[in-house]
Formats: sequence, C-alpha cells, structure tokens
Amino acid sequence: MKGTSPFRLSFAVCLMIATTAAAMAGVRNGSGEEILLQGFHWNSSRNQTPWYSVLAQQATTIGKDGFTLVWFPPPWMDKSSWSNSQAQTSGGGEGYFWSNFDKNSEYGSDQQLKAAASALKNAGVKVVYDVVPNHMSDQAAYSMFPRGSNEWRHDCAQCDEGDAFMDGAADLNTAHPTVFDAFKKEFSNLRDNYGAEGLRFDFVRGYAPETVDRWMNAFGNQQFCVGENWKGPDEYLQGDWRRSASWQDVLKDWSDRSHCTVFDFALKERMQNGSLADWRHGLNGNPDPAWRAIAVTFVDNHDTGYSPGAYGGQHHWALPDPQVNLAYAYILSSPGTPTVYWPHMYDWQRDQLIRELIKLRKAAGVRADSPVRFNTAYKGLVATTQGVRGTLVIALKSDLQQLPQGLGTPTLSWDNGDIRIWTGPVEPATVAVNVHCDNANPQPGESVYAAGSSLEFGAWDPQHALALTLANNRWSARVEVPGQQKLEWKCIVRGQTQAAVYWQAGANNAFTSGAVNDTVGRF
Ligand code: 7SA
Ligand code: CA
Repeated sequence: MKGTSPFRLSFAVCLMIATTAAAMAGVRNGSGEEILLQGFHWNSSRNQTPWYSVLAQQATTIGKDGFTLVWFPPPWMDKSSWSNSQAQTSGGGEGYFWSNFDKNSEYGSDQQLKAAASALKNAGVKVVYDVVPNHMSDQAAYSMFPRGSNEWRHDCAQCDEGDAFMDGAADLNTAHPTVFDAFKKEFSNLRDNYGAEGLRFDFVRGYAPETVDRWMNAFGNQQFCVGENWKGPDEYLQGDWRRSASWQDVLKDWSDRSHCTVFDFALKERMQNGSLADWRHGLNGNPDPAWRAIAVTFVDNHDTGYSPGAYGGQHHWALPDPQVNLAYAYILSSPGTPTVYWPHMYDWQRDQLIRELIKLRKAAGVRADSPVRFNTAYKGLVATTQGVRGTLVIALKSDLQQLPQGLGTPTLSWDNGDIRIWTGPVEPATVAVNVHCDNANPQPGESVYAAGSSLEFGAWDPQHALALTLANNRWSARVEVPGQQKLEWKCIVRGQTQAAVYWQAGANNAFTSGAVNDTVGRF
C-alpha cells in the first residue's frame, strides 16, 4: 500500500491478524454463490493425455460454462497399485494413497499442474484441492514420519482422532504436532505456489473437525472448504448420539465444529432411497438458512458414480440414469452449493441442460442459503427458490403443467416436460399466515381446502388447493407465502378424487400477506 503511514499499515495488519486468528463465526462457503465442478473422475489418472493438460485445455470452457470453483484430485504422488480379485477390480495412483507431497503424479507433472491451475484462475475459476490428511501409503519409505513416535495410528491407543481407513495401517495421527504442522505447511504451499483458494477434505470421518478448523484458520478464513463426511448414522457406535440422529444432524454437527461446508449426503441418501417428493429433505432444503448454507449438493462423484474407462469406475452408489437430469435440475435451481460431476458435463452430453440450468441459477442470483419452499399438493417435486435477483419455480415429474399469468414465466422445459422451470421477479421474504374455514361440514371421505390465487393455494385449482386439518374443532392450515402480496381465496370441500367440489359462496376472501396473521373464510 503506497504512501501508507507505518501506523495505518500496522493497524491494517493487526486487523487482518485478528480476523485470521479469530475462530470462524460463519461457514467457509466462498462468496455463498459458488458453483463447483468436480474436475476429475475415477479413471482420470489413467487418461491417455495427462489430466492436468486436459484441465488446462478445458479451462476457458469451464469458465464460460459458469463454474466458479473446480475441485482438483489429490495433487500428491501416489505410486500405489492394488487389485481386488473378488470384485474383479484394480486401481491405484488416484492420489488417495499418496507417498509424499511431490506434485509429479499420475495426473501430470508439477509444471502441468501449475499451468492448469493458472489457466483456470485466468478463466475466473478458483481451484480447490482434494487433500487426504487421514492416511498415506504405509508402503512408502517413512521419509515423512518415523514409525513408533506416535505419528501413526498404530503407534499408540490414542494415536488417531477418528476412524481408520481400511485396517488403519496407513492412518496418521493428525493430532500429533509434527503431523498437523506438515499438513499446515503443505496447505499454505498449495495456496502460495499452486493457486489453491479452497480445500476438499477427504475421509473426514478419520480425524477431528476441530483439526480441520485449525488448518483452515492458517490456510485462510475467507477461503472455501468442504468435508467429505460419508458416514451414515448406522455406522456410529452404540451410545454415540449420532447413531440415532438424521444424516442432516450428523452433517451439521461436523460443519459446526469445522466451519466448513459438507457434501450433502442427506440429499444423496434421499435421492437414492426416497421418492422425488422426498428430495426436499436434503440438507439444502432445510427450513433454517444456516443449514442450507453449509450444504454442497451433488448427484454423483468419483466414488458413488460411474466413470469413463476401466470397470466404469467405482459406482458404489450411482443414481439411476433416468434420475440424473432431474437431480441436476433440482440442485442447480435450489439452495446449497451445487457440484457438477465431470463426465456428466464433458463426456456424457448432459452439458446442454446443465449450461441452461447454470444460466438460470446465476440470473436469479440463487445463493447457498437462499430461501426455498415446497408445494406437496402437487405430484413429483415442486420447489420455489428465492434468489437475490429473481425467483425460480421448478416442477419435476409433476402435474404442475403451467403457472397462471403473473406467477412466473416458463423458461425451461426438458425431457418431455419432466423438468419445467418458471422464473419470476424477486419476491419479498415469506411470511406465515393461518388459514381458517368455518362452518364447514365435510361428509365422510371429504375434506376442507383453501383454493386461491397463489401457487401455495393451488393457483385456483381445487385438485391442488391447500389442505386444511381439523384441530380444536376448527379447520385450519398454516402456510408460508411471499410478503406484501394481495391474495384471494375461497374455502372448498371436496373428496379425494375428482369428485364434486363445494365452493364457499359469495365474494373471495382476500388479505395482504404480512399484514395479518389469520385469514378466515366461512361457508
Ligand atoms: O456402499 C455404498 C453405500 O451404499 C448405501 O446403500 C454405503 C451407504 O452407507 C449405504 O447406505 O456407503 C458405504 O460405503 C462407502 C464406500 O466404501 C463408504 C461409506 O462410509 C459407507 O457408508 O465411504 C467410505 O469409503 C469411501 C471410499 C471414502 C469415504 O470417505 C468413506 O467414508 N471416500 C474417500 C476416501 C478414500 C480414501 O482416501 C478414497 O478411496 C475415495 O476416493 C475418497 O473419495 O495398509 C493400508 C491398506 C490396507 O488397510 C488394506 O487392507 C489394503 O487393501 C492398503 C490396502 N487398501 C487398498 C484398498 O483395499 C483399495 O480399495 C488401498 C490402498 O487402495 C484402494 O482403496 C481406494 C478406495 O477403494 C477408493 O475408493 C483408495 C486408495 O486408493 O481410494 C479411494
Ligand atoms: Ca484416522
């Protein structure tokens, strides 16, 4: 800073140090409006052309496609090789069983790595390195850490602050100062010499989240970090509260202690095991913005999904093909930080849809913590996400075919209408309102609904009207609607099917959302 008085400089430096040293308050999710590309797949290290050259050549396209972050594979030399005769698979060299911090790896040379990182930076894409502090090849000469001095898991009973990878023979003791400092130094090296502006922490079940937070405090608090916490509740030991918690609770606990984002395995589990409507139960759909902000959503990655090349990759938990476009439509138009898996974009021709979706997301200014609301009166998945520059309504395999005038402009239809997206202007924050219908006397098999002018009231369609429930002898419902809207509606009684509908007589009930807590109609 030219012409700065020594006082001001030292003040600025103190301020920076204070900020860096201060424990993280929020979560390190970059700008909060990031879009992540997984920049490799399981067989990238076996690619004909060195993978780092592929990344350098593709850098401009990656930037133009709208990605703001690219996740690189582990940058360290990995000379491992293994074969599993039972599973008929083999592998090694992918970086997850590394020998030292040498950047000349199966993905390319140190020089090619630097060229790829700077090409991407020039294309406006920040580089996030995959790092694997839990373990390293125990076959490597112990040039880095001597055996028997508590730097390895097997050196002592407390020499690991988390789970073992496989039988733990390769696990490091990340709590040991020498081990902790070696990674701290290497992460700063990746930042200072290889353009790292974020880190993806591998196998975080294997060490303490607090250790990740300490590494990130040194790496840079304004940077991006994401933890791969792939561990279902049923994998925690008896007596551990997480054994009876939800996937979301477990992920949030890890993020609270590391102040890093987490891959949204809660959403992945619902995508794998639930119905389309259940996708709203992902971490990114949580009603609390602090939970949405930490989610890094994804469809598949190098472990769960297929990869071009040998054995089709690992495909441990692959999303069935017919769901993949639907899943990208959901994660790219809803909260969380979405991740696109390389082969989907650049090998298997889903790039056209994904590019369209990224454009819509950016135009609407969807952020990781953006508000989202779901309308379960419709089939499939119907979600409205409020961006800072616009609103996206998506309908996946839904009977919501069109939105009445004024409720949104149709902007995308894909897979014969299985994917529909409407865009609208910025909406005011939602407010809750209690809806009541008095003097209703539904016959057996009938129920009471509120049909009205906004999507939450079924856009005047009785079959998709807001369902009321009988409590304390009153038919009511509580619903979230955007504030400052003039809404009109009527009470109706109808059966479950297309049976007759009885409408409340007279004028519509009307209210301005946010101005009242209750709105009452009566037959
Ligand atoms: O099954 C999928 C899901 O199905 C659903 O229905 C289930 C889910 O719970 C269920 O609801 O998910 C389960 O299975 C997942 C996949 O195994 C588990 C998950 O926790 C579990 O719930 O995920 C775990 O495994 C992943 C691979 C990890 C996750 O963090 C972890 O939680 N992913 C990351 C971690 C690694 C390792 O760094 C990478 O692994 C991933 O790419 C990365 O994303 O001396 C050491 C030694 C000996 O201990 C061994 O006996 C010996 O064999 C060495 C040798 N080990 C070799 C391995 O046998 C071999 O497989 C090793 C050297 O190389 C290979 O290991 C690969 C690994 O296969 C590969 O995935 C490793 C190192 O190269 O790199 C990759
Ligand atoms: Ca461990």
